[in-house]
Amino acid sequence: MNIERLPRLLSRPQCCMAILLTMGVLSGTPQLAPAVEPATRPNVVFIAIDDQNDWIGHLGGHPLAKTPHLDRLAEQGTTFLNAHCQAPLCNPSRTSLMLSLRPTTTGVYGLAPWFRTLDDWKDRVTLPQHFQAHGYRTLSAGKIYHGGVGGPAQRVKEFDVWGPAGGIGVKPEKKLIPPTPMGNHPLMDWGVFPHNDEDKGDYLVASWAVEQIQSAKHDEPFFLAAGFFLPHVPCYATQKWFDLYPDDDSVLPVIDENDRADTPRFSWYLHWSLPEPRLKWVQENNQWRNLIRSYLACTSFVDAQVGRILAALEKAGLAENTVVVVWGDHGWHLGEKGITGKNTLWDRGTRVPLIFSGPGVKSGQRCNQPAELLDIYPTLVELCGLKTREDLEGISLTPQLKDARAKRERPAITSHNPGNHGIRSERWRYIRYADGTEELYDMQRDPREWINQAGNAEFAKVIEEHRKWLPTGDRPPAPGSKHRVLTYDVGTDTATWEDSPVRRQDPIPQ
Ligand SMILES: [Ca+2]
Ligand SMILES: [Ca+2]
Repeated sequence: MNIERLPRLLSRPQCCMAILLTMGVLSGTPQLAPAVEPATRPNVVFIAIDDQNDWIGHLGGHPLAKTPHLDRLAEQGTTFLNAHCQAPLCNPSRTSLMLSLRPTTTGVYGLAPWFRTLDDWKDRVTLPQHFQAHGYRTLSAGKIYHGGVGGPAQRVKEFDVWGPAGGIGVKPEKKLIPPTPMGNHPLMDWGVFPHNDEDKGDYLVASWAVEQIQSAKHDEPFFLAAGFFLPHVPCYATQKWFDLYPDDDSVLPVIDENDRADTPRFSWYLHWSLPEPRLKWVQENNQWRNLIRSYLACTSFVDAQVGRILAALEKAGLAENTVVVVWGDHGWHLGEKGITGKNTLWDRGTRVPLIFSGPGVKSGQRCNQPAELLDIYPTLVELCGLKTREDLEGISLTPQLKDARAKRERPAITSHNPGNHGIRSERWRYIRYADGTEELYDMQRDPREWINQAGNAEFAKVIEEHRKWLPTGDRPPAPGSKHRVLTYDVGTDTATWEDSPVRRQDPIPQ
């Protein structure tokens, strides 16, 4: 595909859709012809980590993060240091990744709907289905899609084999932290309490994945998806993982208490009223350090589960012929910019781990080029020699997997509801909100995104270059959209957050 044309294609989803329909590629019947004999194709182990930001050892997002297994995988393969989600929220991010389509193309922006309920996407061939159609046995455990995928008839269409659902697993009898604002949501909890790692949902998911690897037939390739729930809240961990992190303020991220003074008011609308507490609440309730230690403890625990799967591949003699990809679905704030949680267009909300290893992947590489999660689909297709698809919006990362210095023209683009987009190039972060307000950060000089340079005339040209990549003509939220859905009416300057109007004079919810 001509890279020069991409911004234009992106800015005209309807036009793009018409082209794709003409090509017959959205009809639901994939044009499949095996490109490589199935027996010689590599296996795929596809590992998702929920709400995992860049607090991963080698990503440097937190100086104390301990993730030895992910760091070793990165050493064995290629890790992307500038990888970003397409939506800073589970459902739209995962929908985008599994279809290799942007939220602005699918209209899926909120925690609902499940894309199969939409006429345009009900028969769309997902990443695992494309592998299934090429003779792969597809297996899934834990959180790969957001929520259930429907009844048994639909489940077998999505994956051949289903393992345990994973999730939280063992819970304390009552919440460990004081009641949180916005309704004391049951998921808003964290801390240490006596339990066994073996009773956690993620442990069971890893155990099941290990069993599948041990019993895999060596003459039939498999696509094994394992989705870890932690460090999603509630961040419960056992003492052993807490003990990896000091019980003092050295764990706290460095923040500017006045950081939001130069961010547009509209930036608040993206996370207007949510169960995730603000920084003010965690500070006042003496929960900031506890939350950070809990999140880091859960990250290290999940890292150990990834390690169990990787060890099983080695032991089974499958490591040489298995492509492993690890990704997080979006980032998470832990006090930065005055909030905890997701739903932002800054690096802390969009930057994620993305690691590939295995056949076709050069080892020991760290790539600074912008990468997007929707690139995973075409990358795996190419690495495994499947027939390429012309209807994906991702661009294969295989050039970077061979040579990390290979340039990527396209920045990473994240959208949170129509009209709000973050554009991340190698050096800059540019954000434009639906009301036209903007932010610009020089990520080399200001990696914490403290100084908004959008009003600095010196950078007018930088802004102009980044604006070219903004999706336009965004699809409105698809039928059934709800939970964290934000729309904006330019005529009345009224934003609507989860069906309620937000006006200029409304106080920012704390
Ligand atoms: Ca998530
Ligand atoms: Ca600031």
